[in-house]
Amino acid sequence: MKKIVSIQDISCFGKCSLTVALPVVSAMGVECAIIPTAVLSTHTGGFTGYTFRDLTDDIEKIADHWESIPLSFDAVYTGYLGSAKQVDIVLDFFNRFGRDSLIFVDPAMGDKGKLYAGFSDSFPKEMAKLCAVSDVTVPNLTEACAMLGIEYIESGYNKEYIENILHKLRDTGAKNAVLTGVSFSDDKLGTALLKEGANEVFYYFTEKIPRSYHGTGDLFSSCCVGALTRGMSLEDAISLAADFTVKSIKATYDDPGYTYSVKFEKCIPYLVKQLEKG
Ligand code: PXL
Repeated sequence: MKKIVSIQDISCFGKCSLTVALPVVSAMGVECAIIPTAVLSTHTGGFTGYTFRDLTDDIEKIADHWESIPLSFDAVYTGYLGSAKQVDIVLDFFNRFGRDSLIFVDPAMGDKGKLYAGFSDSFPKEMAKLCAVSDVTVPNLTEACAMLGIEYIESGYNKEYIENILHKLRDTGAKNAVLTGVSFSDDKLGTALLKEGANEVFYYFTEKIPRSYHGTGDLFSSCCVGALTRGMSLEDAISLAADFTVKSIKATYDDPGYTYSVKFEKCIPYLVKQLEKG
Protein backbone atom coordinates (compact mmCIF):
# COMPACT_ATOMS: atom_id res chain seq x y z
CA MET A 1 0.00 0.00 0.00
CA LYS A 2 1.24 3.47 -0.87
CA LYS A 3 1.85 5.87 1.97
CA ILE A 4 2.10 9.62 2.23
CA VAL A 5 2.75 12.12 5.00
CA SER A 6 0.73 15.28 5.28
CA ILE A 7 2.13 18.26 7.16
CA GLN A 8 -0.44 20.88 8.14
CA ASP A 9 -2.60 21.97 11.07
CA ILE A 10 -5.46 20.26 12.85
CA SER A 11 -8.49 22.51 13.10
CA CYS A 12 -10.63 20.68 15.66
CA PHE A 13 -13.90 21.95 14.19
CA GLY A 14 -14.64 23.19 10.67
CA LYS A 15 -13.24 20.51 8.40
CA CYS A 16 -10.03 21.54 6.63
CA SER A 17 -6.33 20.63 6.44
CA LEU A 18 -5.61 17.35 8.29
CA THR A 19 -9.24 16.59 9.16
CA VAL A 20 -9.85 16.53 5.39
CA ALA A 21 -6.55 14.96 4.28
CA LEU A 22 -6.84 11.97 6.64
CA PRO A 23 -10.32 10.75 5.63
CA VAL A 24 -9.95 11.53 1.92
CA VAL A 25 -6.48 10.05 1.39
CA SER A 26 -7.42 6.99 3.49
CA ALA A 27 -10.66 6.47 1.53
CA MET A 28 -8.53 6.40 -1.60
CA GLY A 29 -6.63 3.40 -0.26
CA VAL A 30 -3.47 5.34 0.56
CA GLU A 31 -2.00 5.40 4.08
CA CYS A 32 -1.83 8.93 5.48
CA ALA A 33 0.73 9.67 8.19
CA ILE A 34 0.49 13.16 9.67
CA ILE A 35 2.61 15.85 11.22
CA PRO A 36 0.31 18.36 12.90
CA THR A 37 1.93 21.79 12.81
CA ALA A 38 -0.59 23.42 15.15
CA VAL A 39 -3.88 22.63 16.86
CA LEU A 40 -6.63 25.22 16.50
CA SER A 41 -10.09 25.03 18.01
CA THR A 42 -11.53 25.96 14.58
CA HIS A 43 -10.14 27.17 11.28
CA THR A 44 -9.54 30.90 11.03
CA GLY A 45 -12.26 31.69 8.49
CA GLY A 46 -15.61 32.79 9.81
CA PHE A 47 -14.83 32.11 13.48
CA THR A 48 -13.40 34.49 16.06
CA GLY A 49 -11.68 33.69 19.35
CA TYR A 50 -10.15 30.42 18.14
CA THR A 51 -7.27 28.87 20.09
CA PHE A 52 -3.88 28.20 18.45
CA ARG A 53 -1.42 25.72 19.95
CA ASP A 54 1.84 26.02 18.05
CA LEU A 55 3.61 22.67 17.48
CA THR A 56 6.63 24.01 15.59
CA ASP A 57 9.06 22.50 18.09
CA ASP A 58 7.56 19.01 17.62
CA ILE A 59 8.04 18.81 13.84
CA GLU A 60 11.80 18.17 13.93
CA LYS A 61 11.48 15.77 16.86
CA ILE A 62 8.92 13.71 14.96
CA ALA A 63 11.23 13.73 11.91
CA ASP A 64 14.21 12.64 14.07
CA HIS A 65 12.25 9.69 15.45
CA TRP A 66 11.00 8.69 12.01
CA GLU A 67 14.54 8.78 10.64
CA SER A 68 15.63 6.37 13.37
CA ILE A 69 12.92 3.80 12.43
CA PRO A 70 13.52 4.52 9.43
CA LEU A 71 10.35 5.59 7.54
CA SER A 72 9.92 6.65 3.94
CA PHE A 73 6.94 7.99 2.01
CA ASP A 74 5.64 7.93 -1.56
CA ALA A 75 4.59 11.56 -1.23
CA VAL A 76 5.03 14.49 1.12
CA TYR A 77 1.98 16.76 1.09
CA THR A 78 2.05 20.17 2.76
CA GLY A 79 -0.79 22.63 3.28
CA TYR A 80 -1.50 25.46 5.71
CA LEU A 81 1.60 26.42 7.73
CA GLY A 82 1.62 28.97 10.50
CA SER A 83 4.98 30.76 10.19
CA ALA A 84 8.18 31.34 8.22
CA LYS A 85 9.99 29.14 10.74
CA GLN A 86 7.65 26.24 9.90
CA VAL A 87 8.42 26.76 6.21
CA ASP A 88 12.16 26.39 6.91
CA ILE A 89 11.59 23.26 8.99
CA VAL A 90 9.44 21.75 6.22
CA LEU A 91 12.17 22.55 3.67
CA ASP A 92 14.56 20.55 5.84
CA PHE A 93 11.96 17.76 6.07
CA PHE A 94 11.86 17.63 2.25
CA ASN A 95 15.63 17.10 2.22
CA ARG A 96 15.38 14.30 4.74
CA PHE A 97 12.23 12.50 3.52
CA GLY A 98 11.33 13.91 0.13
CA ARG A 99 14.27 12.94 -2.07
CA ASP A 100 12.55 9.94 -3.66
CA SER A 101 8.96 11.04 -3.10
CA LEU A 102 6.47 13.28 -4.79
CA ILE A 103 6.61 16.71 -3.17
CA PHE A 104 3.12 18.18 -3.30
CA VAL A 105 2.74 21.74 -1.99
CA ASP A 106 -0.59 23.46 -1.46
CA PRO A 107 0.41 26.98 -0.35
CA ALA A 108 -2.86 27.45 1.57
CA MET A 109 -2.74 31.12 2.58
CA GLY A 110 -5.76 32.95 1.23
CA ASP A 111 -8.72 33.30 -1.07
CA LYS A 112 -10.68 35.93 -2.99
CA GLY A 113 -7.74 38.32 -3.12
CA LYS A 114 -7.03 38.26 0.64
CA LEU A 115 -4.64 36.38 2.91
CA TYR A 116 -6.23 34.40 5.77
CA ALA A 117 -6.28 35.99 9.23
CA GLY A 118 -2.88 36.08 10.89
CA PHE A 119 -0.66 36.09 7.79
CA SER A 120 1.54 39.11 7.10
CA ASP A 121 2.16 40.41 3.59
CA SER A 122 5.69 38.98 3.73
CA PHE A 123 4.51 35.38 4.32
CA PRO A 124 3.73 34.48 0.67
CA LYS A 125 7.43 34.98 -0.22
CA GLU A 126 8.27 32.40 2.46
CA MET A 127 5.67 29.93 1.22
CA ALA A 128 7.01 30.41 -2.31
CA LYS A 129 10.24 28.69 -1.17
CA LEU A 130 8.28 25.45 -0.75
CA CYS A 131 6.55 25.76 -4.12
CA ALA A 132 9.96 26.31 -5.73
CA VAL A 133 11.14 22.82 -4.75
CA SER A 134 7.84 21.02 -5.34
CA ASP A 135 7.00 18.43 -7.96
CA VAL A 136 3.44 19.75 -7.97
CA THR A 137 2.16 23.00 -6.52
CA VAL A 138 -1.53 23.88 -6.39
CA PRO A 139 -2.16 27.52 -5.42
CA ASN A 140 -5.44 29.26 -6.06
CA LEU A 141 -5.33 32.54 -7.95
CA THR A 142 -5.03 34.61 -4.75
CA GLU A 143 -2.09 32.57 -3.47
CA ALA A 144 -0.27 32.50 -6.80
CA CYS A 145 -0.57 36.29 -7.22
CA ALA A 146 0.60 36.89 -3.65
CA MET A 147 3.65 34.68 -4.10
CA LEU A 148 4.59 36.11 -7.49
CA GLY A 149 3.82 39.77 -6.73
CA ILE A 150 1.26 39.88 -9.56
CA GLU A 151 -1.93 41.94 -9.30
CA TYR A 152 -4.92 39.77 -8.32
CA ILE A 153 -7.79 40.22 -10.75
CA GLU A 154 -11.09 38.80 -9.52
CA SER A 155 -12.84 38.33 -12.86
CA GLY A 156 -12.78 39.37 -16.48
CA TYR A 157 -9.19 38.28 -17.10
CA ASN A 158 -8.10 36.26 -20.15
CA LYS A 159 -6.05 33.14 -20.85
CA GLU A 160 -2.88 35.21 -21.22
CA TYR A 161 -3.18 36.38 -17.58
CA ILE A 162 -3.63 32.79 -16.32
CA GLU A 163 -0.95 31.26 -18.50
CA ASN A 164 1.58 33.94 -17.56
CA ILE A 165 0.97 33.07 -13.89
CA LEU A 166 1.47 29.35 -14.59
CA HIS A 167 4.71 29.99 -16.47
CA LYS A 168 5.98 32.26 -13.68
CA LEU A 169 5.13 29.62 -11.07
CA ARG A 170 7.09 27.05 -13.03
CA ASP A 171 9.97 29.51 -13.52
CA THR A 172 10.35 29.69 -9.73
CA GLY A 173 11.30 25.99 -9.81
CA ALA A 174 8.01 24.12 -9.33
CA LYS A 175 8.06 21.19 -11.77
CA ASN A 176 4.32 21.14 -12.45
CA ALA A 177 2.11 24.15 -11.76
CA VAL A 178 -1.62 23.87 -11.11
CA LEU A 179 -3.84 26.91 -10.66
CA THR A 180 -7.29 26.52 -9.10
CA GLY A 181 -10.23 28.92 -9.15
CA VAL A 182 -9.80 29.90 -12.80
CA SER A 183 -12.89 31.29 -14.52
CA PHE A 184 -13.47 32.84 -17.93
CA SER A 185 -17.28 32.83 -17.71
CA ASP A 186 -20.14 33.15 -15.20
CA ASP A 187 -21.07 29.49 -15.21
CA LYS A 188 -17.77 27.58 -15.22
CA LEU A 189 -14.92 27.27 -12.76
CA GLY A 190 -11.71 25.56 -13.69
CA THR A 191 -8.28 24.25 -12.90
CA ALA A 192 -5.32 24.99 -15.16
CA LEU A 193 -2.21 22.83 -15.39
CA LEU A 194 1.20 23.57 -16.87
CA LYS A 195 3.20 20.37 -16.84
CA GLU A 196 6.95 19.96 -16.70
CA GLY A 197 8.44 20.70 -20.14
CA ALA A 198 5.04 21.58 -21.67
CA ASN A 199 4.09 24.85 -23.31
CA GLU A 200 0.41 24.17 -23.63
CA VAL A 201 -1.93 24.58 -20.67
CA PHE A 202 -4.45 21.85 -19.84
CA TYR A 203 -7.79 23.16 -18.52
CA TYR A 204 -10.54 21.29 -16.70
CA PHE A 205 -13.80 23.12 -16.11
CA THR A 206 -16.70 22.26 -13.84
CA GLU A 207 -19.99 23.90 -12.97
CA LYS A 208 -19.54 27.15 -10.99
CA ILE A 209 -21.62 27.11 -7.82
CA PRO A 210 -22.32 30.60 -6.52
CA ARG A 211 -21.24 30.01 -2.94
CA SER A 212 -17.81 29.40 -1.43
CA TYR A 213 -16.86 27.24 1.53
CA HIS A 214 -13.73 26.80 3.62
CA GLY A 215 -11.76 23.61 3.18
CA THR A 216 -12.55 23.09 -0.51
CA GLY A 217 -8.93 23.78 -1.49
CA ASP A 218 -7.83 21.12 1.01
CA LEU A 219 -10.38 18.70 -0.40
CA PHE A 220 -9.08 19.30 -3.92
CA SER A 221 -5.45 18.86 -2.85
CA SER A 222 -6.05 15.76 -0.74
CA CYS A 223 -7.90 14.06 -3.58
CA CYS A 224 -5.28 15.15 -6.10
CA VAL A 225 -2.31 13.87 -4.08
CA GLY A 226 -4.17 10.63 -3.34
CA ALA A 227 -4.80 10.11 -7.05
CA LEU A 228 -1.20 10.93 -8.02
CA THR A 229 0.14 8.56 -5.39
CA ARG A 230 -2.08 5.83 -6.86
CA GLY A 231 -0.37 6.45 -10.22
CA MET A 232 -2.95 8.58 -12.00
CA SER A 233 -1.79 11.21 -14.50
CA LEU A 234 -1.85 14.86 -13.45
CA GLU A 235 -4.66 15.55 -15.92
CA ASP A 236 -6.81 12.73 -14.48
CA ALA A 237 -5.91 13.61 -10.88
CA ILE A 238 -6.97 17.27 -11.16
CA SER A 239 -10.14 16.30 -13.04
CA LEU A 240 -11.13 13.79 -10.36
CA ALA A 241 -10.24 16.25 -7.59
CA ALA A 242 -12.32 19.00 -9.22
CA ASP A 243 -15.32 16.68 -9.73
CA PHE A 244 -15.14 15.43 -6.13
CA THR A 245 -14.91 18.99 -4.80
CA VAL A 246 -17.89 20.19 -6.85
CA LYS A 247 -19.96 17.16 -5.78
CA SER A 248 -19.11 17.92 -2.15
CA ILE A 249 -20.13 21.56 -2.54
CA LYS A 250 -23.40 20.47 -4.14
CA ALA A 251 -24.00 18.08 -1.24
CA THR A 252 -23.77 21.10 1.09
CA TYR A 253 -25.55 23.74 -0.94
CA ASP A 254 -29.10 22.66 -0.02
CA ASP A 255 -28.41 23.40 3.67
CA PRO A 256 -27.96 27.20 3.88
CA GLY A 257 -27.27 27.10 7.63
CA TYR A 258 -24.19 24.94 7.09
CA THR A 259 -21.46 27.38 6.15
CA TYR A 260 -18.17 26.45 7.79
CA SER A 261 -17.09 23.62 5.45
CA VAL A 262 -18.47 21.05 2.98
CA LYS A 263 -20.22 17.72 3.52
CA PHE A 264 -17.59 15.75 1.62
CA GLU A 265 -18.37 12.60 3.62
CA LYS A 266 -21.52 12.14 1.55
CA CYS A 267 -19.37 11.94 -1.59
CA ILE A 268 -16.76 9.42 -0.40
CA PRO A 269 -18.71 6.53 -2.01
CA TYR A 270 -18.62 8.44 -5.33
CA LEU A 271 -14.86 8.93 -5.00
CA VAL A 272 -14.25 5.25 -4.28
CA LYS A 273 -16.47 4.26 -7.25
CA GLN A 274 -14.49 6.52 -9.59
CA LEU A 275 -11.26 4.86 -8.47
CA GLU A 276 -12.72 1.39 -8.96
CA LYS A 277 -13.68 2.34 -12.53
CA GLY A 278 -10.19 3.53 -13.41
O1 PXL B 1 -8.43 25.51 4.41
C1 PXL B 1 -7.29 26.21 4.65
C2 PXL B 1 -7.06 26.42 6.11
C3 PXL B 1 -6.30 25.52 6.81
N1 PXL B 1 -6.05 25.69 8.12
C4 PXL B 1 -6.53 26.74 8.78
C5 PXL B 1 -7.31 27.69 8.13
C6 PXL B 1 -7.59 27.53 6.76
C7 PXL B 1 -8.41 28.50 6.05
O2 PXL B 1 -8.99 29.39 6.58
O3 PXL B 1 -7.79 28.73 8.81
C8 PXL B 1 -6.22 26.90 10.24
